[in-house]
Amino acid sequence: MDRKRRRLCLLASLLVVLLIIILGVVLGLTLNRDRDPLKRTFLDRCGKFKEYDCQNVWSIFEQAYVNKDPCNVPPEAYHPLIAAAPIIPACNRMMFWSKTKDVVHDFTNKRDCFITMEDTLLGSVLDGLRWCGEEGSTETFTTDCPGWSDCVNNPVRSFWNSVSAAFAKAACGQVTTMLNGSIDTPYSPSSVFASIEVKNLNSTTVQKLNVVLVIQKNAVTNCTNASLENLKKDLGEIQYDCKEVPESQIQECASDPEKPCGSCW
Ligand code: N1C
Repeated sequence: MDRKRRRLCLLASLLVVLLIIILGVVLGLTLNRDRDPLKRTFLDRCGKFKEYDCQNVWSIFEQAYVNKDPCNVPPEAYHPLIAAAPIIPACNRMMFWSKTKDVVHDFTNKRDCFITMEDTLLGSVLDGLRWCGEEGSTETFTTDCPGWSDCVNNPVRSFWNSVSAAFAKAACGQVTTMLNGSIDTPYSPSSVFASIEVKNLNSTTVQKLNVVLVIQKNAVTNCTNASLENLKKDLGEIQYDCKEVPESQIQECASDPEKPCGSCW
């Protein structure tokens, strides 16, 4: 009788241990699944770039902002990342933009005419994402991070400033930019394009900047816009050209693979 009870007791404790293990595994899996959504997206998108060790690129990226005050991450923090995944120049094919993201990417996704920042490894893995760290923590956060203008040296703003400067420095030959003809100031001094990219174009390698001013039905401006005069000045030795191009013409060219890139506008 006593032995039977002991055996039952043993069985019961075994069952309890088993239950605890199962519960632990299930809980661990569910809690872990979305612990690091940024890392998952980063590695997922990075997979397309076969020549890189994505885990290594991720760990170099993390070091720029993890365990740091999210208002104290300067653009230089991303220099090791840019060194690990450098921007390869594509002369005459580099495309910049400001306030025209959708038109530009609709075009570049359909036609192999231009390379934007988002076609490079660094531009593509972090496009549209938010991230930050916290002093005293090894975690990456994707919510409650400082916004673009909350503080200047925030991880996202510093990232785009840093990689956009590298993208512009790599430019050569004729470069193109799509600007928005439906706003009063298509060349805005506070934009990344004006404040970082134009300043980093090298006049010994870049010969000319071609502005494509995207015109919609509600266009408010044209190539005589005052802000474009500032752009011309900021270019110094680099030549300048501006064309007003209807958005519909860009879309038609995007959908017509027969049309040579050079005759889209
Ligand atoms: O401030 P912007 O435009 O002038 O920046 C665009 C300019 C492009 O030429 C790109 O090469 O700077 C580069 N760039 C990006 O590639 C990029 N991808 C996503 C700058 N910013 C980028 N983002 C996000 O868009 C970023 O978070 C920032 O807030 C916006 C800037 O867009 P904008 O004002 O239209």
